[in-house]
Amino acid sequence: MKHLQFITHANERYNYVEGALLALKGGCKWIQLRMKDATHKELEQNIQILKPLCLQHGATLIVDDCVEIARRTAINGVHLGKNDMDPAEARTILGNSFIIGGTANTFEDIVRLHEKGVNYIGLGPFRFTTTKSNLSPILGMEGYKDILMRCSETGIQLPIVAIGGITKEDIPELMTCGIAGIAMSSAILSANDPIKETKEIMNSINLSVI
Ligand code: TZP
Ligand code: MG
Repeated sequence: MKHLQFITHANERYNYVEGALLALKGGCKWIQLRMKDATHKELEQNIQILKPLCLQHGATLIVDDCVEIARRTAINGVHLGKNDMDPAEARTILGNSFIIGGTANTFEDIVRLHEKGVNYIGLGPFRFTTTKSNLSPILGMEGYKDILMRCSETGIQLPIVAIGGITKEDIPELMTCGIAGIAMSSAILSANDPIKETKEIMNSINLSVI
């Protein structure tokens, strides 16, 4: 399990690939290419650039939403939200060598995704963020503590990654909730020095891993 997942986002300073490259240079080992309004062609063009860059940096590359693109471009996997393909169907298409992640907002979502054979879960949102539209209810620290406790009581051992408006300062306490890692976008992209920020985030996560 890689502890920091960088979620791509374009802003006034960086395009999707530039942002991802900064995270890679800061030592991030997991990139999720998320381009909500892009065509499949644009998505694939960016994958063709990012795939060798991720390989050079020893990083995993997954794409948001698009099972068929993950398969065709032979990247590491796909992240599926609630409106995307059923993860069990994605598994029959991709097989076991691809990583399939799923979005959860509640404990019940986690149980369902566990049954459908995902490899990891993105659980959120931690707090409000403008990076994603149609946000589900905010979980906050208490939400994570409660849900992670229920996972442990039920014997669900899937890696759970926290997502949504997370800043570097949140990491130590979040990591005590039992999560496996953190997914971040704006905290890195809006930092003065995104490479330095990524390094500091990675250090903070590694210091918090028990
Ligand atoms: N899913 C839930 S919140 C979110 C996604 C993709 C956005 C994460 O980005 P940020 O900028 O770290 O809130
Ligand atoms: Mg989706």
